[in-house]
Amino acid sequence: MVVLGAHTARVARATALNVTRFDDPIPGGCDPGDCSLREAILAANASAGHDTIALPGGTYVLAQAGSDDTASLGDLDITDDVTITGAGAATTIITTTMADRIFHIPSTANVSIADVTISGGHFAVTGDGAGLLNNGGTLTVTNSIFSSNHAIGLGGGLYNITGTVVISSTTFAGNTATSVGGGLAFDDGTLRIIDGAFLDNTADTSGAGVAIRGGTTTIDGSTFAGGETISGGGGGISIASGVVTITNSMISGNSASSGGGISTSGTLTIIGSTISDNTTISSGGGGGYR
Ligand SMILES: [Ca+2]
Ligand SMILES: [Ca+2]
Repeated sequence: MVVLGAHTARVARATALNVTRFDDPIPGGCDPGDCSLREAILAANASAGHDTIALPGGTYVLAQAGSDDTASLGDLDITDDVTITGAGAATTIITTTMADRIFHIPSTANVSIADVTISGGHFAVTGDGAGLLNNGGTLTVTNSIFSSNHAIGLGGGLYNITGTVVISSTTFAGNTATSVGGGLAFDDGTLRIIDGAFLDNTADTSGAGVAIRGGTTTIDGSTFAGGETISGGGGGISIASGVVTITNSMISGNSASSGGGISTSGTLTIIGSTISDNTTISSGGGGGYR
């Protein structure tokens, strides 16, 4: 006779959650063969430890209107460590029919998002971070796109209040903010942008591509083009405060009221980069910065 399992240990392991539907019904469990993106997020939040969520190619449309920070209604609140991976930004698209943002990290979770497009987040009244709002998390975004997200406030694509944000091989295109940071607004913490592209974003005030208001930022191998502010500085990048280092990047073809390419009152170091063909409406230098 063979006795099995006498010393079987309980091992905590990541749950692999597979999303299988593109719509957003009233959430139940993330069941095999019947799991929405919202149900997967709820399951990952509820299960202790890091989990993974796989999104096949397709367009995921959020529709459960309401407001909470538990992901049952409205934006997708991520409250525990998770990795969300699509099939590629060209085919895995996350959008919404609601007047709300797409993702919200209201905690210190460690979140990785890869190979998706986050598009169409918008608000009916004041709201920041239409694509994604991070408040304390450690966020890594890789091989993804933020497009056509519209904040009535700060950070059309992404707004970081505090936390660590790493943007890698990711494009921000056609996002808008009525305040600062059409593509991305960053207040405090650590920001790294590697091989990023900020294209045709708009801010009513400053920082059409990226608006930096504190913390430590490094930008490498990135492109800022076609950004446009209405009344403020920095068609490419605005730096109100903080320490910023830009290397091997191109800031070209942006326009602003002042500082067509870059507007700074922070601490800025630029190495091996091209700043060209930027225009200004009132003052501060089209090509350069002030
Ligand atoms: Ca979890
Ligand atoms: Ca929320």
